[in-house]
Amino acid sequence: MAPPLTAVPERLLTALRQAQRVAVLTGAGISAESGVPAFRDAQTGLRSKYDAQELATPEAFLARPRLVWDWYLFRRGLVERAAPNRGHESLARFPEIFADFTLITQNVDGLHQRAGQRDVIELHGNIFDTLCFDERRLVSDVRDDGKAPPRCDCGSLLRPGVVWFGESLPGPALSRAEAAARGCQVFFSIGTSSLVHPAAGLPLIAKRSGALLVEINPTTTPLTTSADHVLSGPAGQVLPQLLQHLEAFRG
Ligand code: BV8
Repeated sequence: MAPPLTAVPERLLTALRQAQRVAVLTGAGISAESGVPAFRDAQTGLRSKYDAQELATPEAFLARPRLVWDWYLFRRGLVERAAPNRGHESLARFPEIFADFTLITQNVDGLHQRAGQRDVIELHGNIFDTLCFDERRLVSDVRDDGKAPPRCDCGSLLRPGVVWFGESLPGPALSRAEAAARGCQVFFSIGTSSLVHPAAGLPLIAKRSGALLVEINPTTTPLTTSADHVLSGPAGQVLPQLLQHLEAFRG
């Protein structure tokens, strides 16, 4: 029995009927229903000792390279065993509905791409990418000799291709995301605690630029009071229902 349709305010549906330019920012919450623990819960087994925010830094990696490398191997395994959920799949249909659609994610799990979303802006990189720590270039042929972490041919340590705290986001990705926030008519913030910057600033850039701001999250966040509409609930339920509304009036 499908849950009742999420009540979507008529004012929001009217705006979506007329919108051409729509942007979405997702966070760890959209992968929760795929069984991928949110960032802060991802250090299962390490939870008692370390805080994710402390591990996800270059300093932590240089101090404890094996610990941090193994943590990312552990998380890669979690994601490999996960599948995109109906929230990811619904968003992958949005480009068919809106002429100019932009998907921006803070997530590093690649689940949007596995759900068929094209042109995903990954603000924080991708957990399956591996970089040379010193050269910062992508390394594809990783020879893991069991001594974690493996080394680059140049002798430097290899690291996961994600953006750590204290590191700048990829310039092109951030510029494209900021341009989409400035130019859109409706901006969705989905499954994010709105705590990590500069990603957390994007919804406010959109609002200041005149966009309608919609938050989808089962709990409140620092963004909630700024949102024009809040659809309280899990993305895996709310998004398929929103899509149903959108497809109904788009015929
Ligand atoms: C930088 C990759 C320049 C690694 C990550 C301005 C103000 C304050 C601080 C700063 C600022 N500017 C910069 C900072 C410092 C810092 C920062 O933001 N600190 C905060 C925490 C205080 N930012 C940085 O360092 C950034 N770099 O700005 O460079 C610079 C350089 C030097 C000094 C200063 C500035 C880099 C940030 C990127 C860090 N890397 N990830 C990895 O994954 O291992 S961030 C990491 O945490 C995740 O990628 C994710 O983005 C973030 C967690 O956030 P969420 O995605 O929101 O997930 P969370 O678990 O928090 O929340 C889940 C939400 O989902 C909840 O709200 C929950 O209710 C909801 N939910 C649950 N279930 C569902 C659901 N929603 C829908 N459906 C469901 N079913």
